[in-house]
Amino acid sequence: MLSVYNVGLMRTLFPILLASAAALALERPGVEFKIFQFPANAIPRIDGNPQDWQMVPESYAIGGDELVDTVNKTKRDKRDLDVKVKVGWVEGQNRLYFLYEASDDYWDFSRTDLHNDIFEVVVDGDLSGGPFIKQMHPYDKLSQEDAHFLFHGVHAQNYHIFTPALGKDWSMVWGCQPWIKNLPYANAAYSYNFKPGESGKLTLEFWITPFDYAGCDGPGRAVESQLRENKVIGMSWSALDYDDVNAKTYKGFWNLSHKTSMYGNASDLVAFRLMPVEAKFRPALDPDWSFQVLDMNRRLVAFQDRTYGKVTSRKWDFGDGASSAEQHPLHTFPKAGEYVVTLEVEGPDGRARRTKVWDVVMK
Ligand SMILES: [Ca+2]
Ligand SMILES: [Ca+2]
Ligand SMILES: [Ca+2]
Repeated sequence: MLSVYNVGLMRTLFPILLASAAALALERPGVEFKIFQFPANAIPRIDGNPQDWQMVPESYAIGGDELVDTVNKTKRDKRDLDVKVKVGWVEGQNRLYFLYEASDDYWDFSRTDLHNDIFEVVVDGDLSGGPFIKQMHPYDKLSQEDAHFLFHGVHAQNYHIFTPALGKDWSMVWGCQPWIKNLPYANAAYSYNFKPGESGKLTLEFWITPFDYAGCDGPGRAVESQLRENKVIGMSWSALDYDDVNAKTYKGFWNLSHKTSMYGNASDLVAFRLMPVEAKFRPALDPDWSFQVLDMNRRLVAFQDRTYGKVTSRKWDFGDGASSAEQHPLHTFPKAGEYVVTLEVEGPDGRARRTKVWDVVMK
């Protein structure tokens, strides 16, 4: 409980707290983009065909009007470059799916080096924030080589995706973990019918796995970012538009974060939310549950109702003759055995049940 003194202190401190919170905000405060949740029976197939994405509402599409050329400050011209991006995820997988559709007046992709039209994606799956490239390492006496292997891309990752990739890997992972661009951590496919120097439309479909920790020593010690409904992650992208094979560098740096340094500082990314499945893609009443054994010696189990939809009444059948009408019951099983447990729910949208056969086993 707050004392009068503390309330007064809070009033004094509150503006300061607010100010520091603002300083810690992601780039584009107040903006939050949506990541579409694909139902498990409609996971996109990575083949360069955008058909799987037709189910994604346009409210999820992020177009060229959201991008700013933060390097060269050129004015937006749809004929020069126009892009549309949709991002998706699937509950139970730690993957981010992307559909990148772009029209360019000059596709620059004949060279072997970094000079290539690029879709640069930066992701911070656990919102750790802060710098993550060797050039921004906070200790200036560390060599750039040490900073690379200790630090670069470890807590947030940067993919330079070649659009398209001709005779080279689909992306350059800017960091010490190139293994994250291969299966089972990523996959990509393109479709286009232009040659280097021509104009046209490119479709790129891919997925990546964001990591809380992705070290130089490979996947053994790596930690995938856990994706779950309503979680917010940090992300940005930039379309690097190279329009002349002989030019020194790109012509435009079309950035979703409106701060160039998003390429190396995760605090300059933008908020993205992992959305629930749209109502039309799931039953109105969808029962589910989970359980946790609290004490095997006493055969004490905690059950958790995870039903989606409106429920007016429920009945648990524990498979041992006992039942419960509680939402999240605790139950003690009488003896060792394999149990068939059912949760039956009822609401304005009907009645449905979910059984798990022999998931609950007591000894
Ligand atoms: Ca262009
Ligand atoms: Ca992170
Ligand atoms: Ca180009």
